Amino acid sequence: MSEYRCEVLIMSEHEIPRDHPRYESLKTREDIIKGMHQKVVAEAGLIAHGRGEAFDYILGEKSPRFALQQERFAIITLLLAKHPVISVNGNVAVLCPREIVQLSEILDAPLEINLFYRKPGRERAIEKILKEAGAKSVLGTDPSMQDIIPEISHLRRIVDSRGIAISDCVFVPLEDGDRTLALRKMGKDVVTVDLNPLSRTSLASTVSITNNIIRAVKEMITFTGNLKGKERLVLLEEKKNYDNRQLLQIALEFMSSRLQTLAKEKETFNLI
Ligand code: PTJ
Repeated sequence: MSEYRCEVLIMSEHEIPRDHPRYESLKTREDIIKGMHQKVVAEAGLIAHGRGEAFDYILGEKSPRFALQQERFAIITLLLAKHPVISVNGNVAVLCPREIVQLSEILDAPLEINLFYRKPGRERAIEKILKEAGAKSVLGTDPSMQDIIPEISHLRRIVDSRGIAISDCVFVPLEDGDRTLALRKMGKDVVTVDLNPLSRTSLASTVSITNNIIRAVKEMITFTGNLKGKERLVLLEEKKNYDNRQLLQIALEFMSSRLQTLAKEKETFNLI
């Protein structure tokens, strides 16, 4: 059997060879595909993931300094909130289930499943993943607790009366712009993770993190550990210095200058 045919056979069985130079990325992609077959991830979640991969390539698949600054301010904002809530969708549940549960615990912020593409069985499938990852309770699955955000016209308007409905700060990673804008109009702070610094979500959020959620949530856990014991006044003072627009500008400048540097370097084109 030729080497090429052998590789195609292995890949078609969804087993990524360990020594593949893009192992981590391919493995994550397979997790997302598996998640779609299990109803956890929406079909559109595959497209969203591909867009994220492209932006992460431009970042160099590492967390730049500006992203760490964004993450620090995100945690300050969540720590200062009275009722912080973490909104979970299909992609987030597959990409970082244990980490999002851990973040929820240390921030004392409940997890709420809130989906753009509502389909029978999806919420339960996501709840199962979160519970298996250690979540003791998950909001957003009990129809008797439903509340409505009137500012939103689609099904994402349905929220939990114990969670997003009464929250003053919502962490909504990989979100759509309309809901972010609606939450802001309701006077809530919105923290997001979105690899696209130009998405409507990034532009509308209080704190936008331009990073891969897989790295971002791990780093946010570390920041929570460092910041949790600090006086409220100290956090408030630090928050005053935050300028979301300025950090998004830095993110765009980073991306464009990285592309220009790569275009000039000989090594970029020396794969073979
Ligand atoms: O599970 P549901 O039904 O709630 O649907 C979830 C998706 C993601 C399909 C839905 O919210 C959606 O359509 O989102 P958008 O409008 O495609 O936006 C997703 C954003 O997340 C895009 O700007 C992507 O670049 C970004 N993104 C994708 N993967 C990652 C990411 N950002 C950070 N880390 C990633 N791994």
